[in-house]
Amino acid sequence: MCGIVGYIGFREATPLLLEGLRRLEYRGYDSAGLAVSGRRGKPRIAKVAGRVADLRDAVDPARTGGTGIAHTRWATHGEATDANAHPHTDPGGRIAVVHNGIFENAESLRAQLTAEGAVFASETDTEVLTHLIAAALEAGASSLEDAVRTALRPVEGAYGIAVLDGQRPDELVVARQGSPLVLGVGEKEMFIASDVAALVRHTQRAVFLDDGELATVNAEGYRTSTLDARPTDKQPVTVGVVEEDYQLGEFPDFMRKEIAEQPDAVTRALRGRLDERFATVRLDGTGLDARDLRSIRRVKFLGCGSAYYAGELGANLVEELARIPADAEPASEFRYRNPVVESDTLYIAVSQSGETLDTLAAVEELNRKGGRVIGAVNGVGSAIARACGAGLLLHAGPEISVASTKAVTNMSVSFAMLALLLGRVRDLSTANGQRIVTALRSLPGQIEEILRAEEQIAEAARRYADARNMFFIGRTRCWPTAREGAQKLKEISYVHAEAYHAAELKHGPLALIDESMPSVVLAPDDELFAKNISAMEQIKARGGPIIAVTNTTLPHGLTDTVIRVPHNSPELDPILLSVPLQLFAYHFASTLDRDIDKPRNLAKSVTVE
Ligand code: HGA
Repeated sequence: MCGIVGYIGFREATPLLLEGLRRLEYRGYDSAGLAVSGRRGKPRIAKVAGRVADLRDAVDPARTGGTGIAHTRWATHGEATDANAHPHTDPGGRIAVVHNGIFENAESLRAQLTAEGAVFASETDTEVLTHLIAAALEAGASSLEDAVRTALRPVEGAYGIAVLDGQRPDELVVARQGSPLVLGVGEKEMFIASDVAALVRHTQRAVFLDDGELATVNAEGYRTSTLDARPTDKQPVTVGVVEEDYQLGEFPDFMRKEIAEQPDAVTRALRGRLDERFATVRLDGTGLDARDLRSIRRVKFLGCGSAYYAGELGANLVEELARIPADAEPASEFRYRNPVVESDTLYIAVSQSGETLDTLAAVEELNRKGGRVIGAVNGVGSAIARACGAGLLLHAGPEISVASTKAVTNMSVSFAMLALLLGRVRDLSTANGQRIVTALRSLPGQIEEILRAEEQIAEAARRYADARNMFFIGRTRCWPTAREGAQKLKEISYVHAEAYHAAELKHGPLALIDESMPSVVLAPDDELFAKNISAMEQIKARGGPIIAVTNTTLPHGLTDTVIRVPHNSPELDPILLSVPLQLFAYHFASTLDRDIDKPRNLAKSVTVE
């Protein structure tokens, strides 16, 4: 959340900053702003409540300067107004700051500064830092770096910050505590960003800052140190993603593009991992050998939002294939409830970006208590990947749409592989192992088949797009899929959608069923098929429209709409059933003319609490 961009070098900063912001806009789109080095020792600021396009219109094209910082905001403190947009400056207008995160003690710092006579121009937590930096400079700090260090000392909370001093525009200072920051190393120019998406057009060489790290950056390079001034030796790594990965190509938006990319994404997740000979998989990145795998007595998935639902699906697979007790819990709850951490439990921290603050905090809690935790992340070099030290890389490729599709699918596929691996070092038979390997191998082609039926799913979505409430019904294996289907619809269409276990309907929610309340029912051909039919009968008897998603034939006349998917295996069918739900939500939201990639009130990569 919140995108930070910075540039220092021989080129004009403004166009580079605007272009970088456009790349990061998925991280926040309440407001946008930039500061570039100007004359008379003061950075020149432009900021607006609105999108990056609005900022572009507001920026004076004659604005010149080779150093600048910029920001796209997802508000936590204060509404989305021009005044609250970043960058923020000190009262003298010398220091400009952009910030991703939350200063938790901002209120008390603000009260203290106000008592000393400070006047604030915004309601943000960020602005206190500008006052503190300016005060440190006035008190004789030897450099901007020194002043930032001093200013950060009393600050509590999470941040990625970039600071520009109008009097010293030959350098920028950045610091990280909890929110991502990466430096891009160019030839006589340096870039700063909260995500490599903003860098890859210019350089493949990146330096990922660690928590508690600060860097002074000039056109020639960078110098890193800890917040308490101990030098750190950070070398650039090669990023490995390219500009094209962030382009829409023929697609109208990123969600549609990422849905279409799933066959390739799943192929990448499976590549080199399926082991036909022993009817298992190889997951080298987990760092777990056969003995470690056998010693695991419980598996717990931790994630937020869709990553949590994918964890629920993973837990079902682990119990079913490996017969190890498994469950999933929101990372945001786990971190605060003083969890019992057992040495024979394998914890799996699930996060697309690898930067989700709550999940990262859960990992830190586990590390502190000596728990065994691996990451399941898409973001290479991300904070969770580094904090875990081992894990399952999702290989989904960059995901830009706020509503996750291909990353969630690859989470499920990765957990199926992990469950198979855990099963095969225990009692899962070779024949069953082989069956699951074959089922995994079939997934990309079967997802393609579903995508080819898009028009039929779109037509169903259009038919129900005037509904204001919907149920997503599933049970046991399909329960997480139902939750994820409801989540997708809520996120991008703003229509209320709720998941329910089929058998639970009669214990309350049936009271809500009438002709204005459609239900999407997941009814795969498994041992609960007949029970799902009964649930549909009960909905139909009360006049509720039914959209069934199934891989088999349903009784004639039972449902209003049927969406058919190929048959894979009872265990992995829920993964396939989730794909039409993505398309359903997508076309539902398109019919309502929603801003699909940038749903209101949300942003991707949730780096605040
Ligand atoms: N607290 C700051 C920055 C918010 C943020 O990082 N969101 O992801 C603000 O409200 O402006």
